[in-house]
Amino acid sequence: MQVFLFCGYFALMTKCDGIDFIFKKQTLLLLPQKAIYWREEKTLIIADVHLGKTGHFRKAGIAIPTELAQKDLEVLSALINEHQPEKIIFLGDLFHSDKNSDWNWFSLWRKKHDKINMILIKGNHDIIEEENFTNLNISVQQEMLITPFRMAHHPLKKEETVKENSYTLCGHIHPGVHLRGKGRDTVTLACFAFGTNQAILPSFGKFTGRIAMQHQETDRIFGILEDKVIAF
Ligand SMILES: [Mn+2]
Repeated sequence: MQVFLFCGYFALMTKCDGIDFIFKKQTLLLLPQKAIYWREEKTLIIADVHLGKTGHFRKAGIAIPTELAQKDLEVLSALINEHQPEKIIFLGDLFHSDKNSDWNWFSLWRKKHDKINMILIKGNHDIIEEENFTNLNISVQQEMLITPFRMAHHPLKKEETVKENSYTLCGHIHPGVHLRGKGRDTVTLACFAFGTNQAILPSFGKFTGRIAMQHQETDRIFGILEDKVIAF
């Protein structure tokens, strides 16, 4: 417990630059911590934290260090400290599976930030009983409209028409952009992918994979290279 708070204190001191992306007449600060800070709404938007995933693997006998889950919470605390959001919207897959020891860290973290309005848009991995979240004063929704954006976990399917005249912000995919250097050098960076009708956020969690996305030429792609966001 003390160790956790101590580490959190150090995390509060780190600062990272992002890119202010003016979009739909709103200012979205795209952060290298793989989050969006929507300035007008004072809202942090975060997809695919997958807390508890480490505990899930540990239960299966795979030695994943416990610090990983706490690291994600430290980064969240640092973001809160820097941007002072009134609201945090988690775009699904906040907690990876059944309750395990990581849930206790999450509960403590939530209580530390009890002034902030927190909303979970339910993802396919969020199988924990909803009342666990509501007991922590986190409301659970299927989707949410805050004009001009619609918050969702799953991306729109191609054939789906635009919903409620809004632009969707979502997760689930864990998008990456593939860079090819000379020779056989390749690297996949996590990215924000802004398409015509929707933007897909990078996965926030440190213990998550990413897949290279097929994207249209019209898409705006922002890759994340360590502490920088790069517009492509
Ligand atoms: Mn998902």
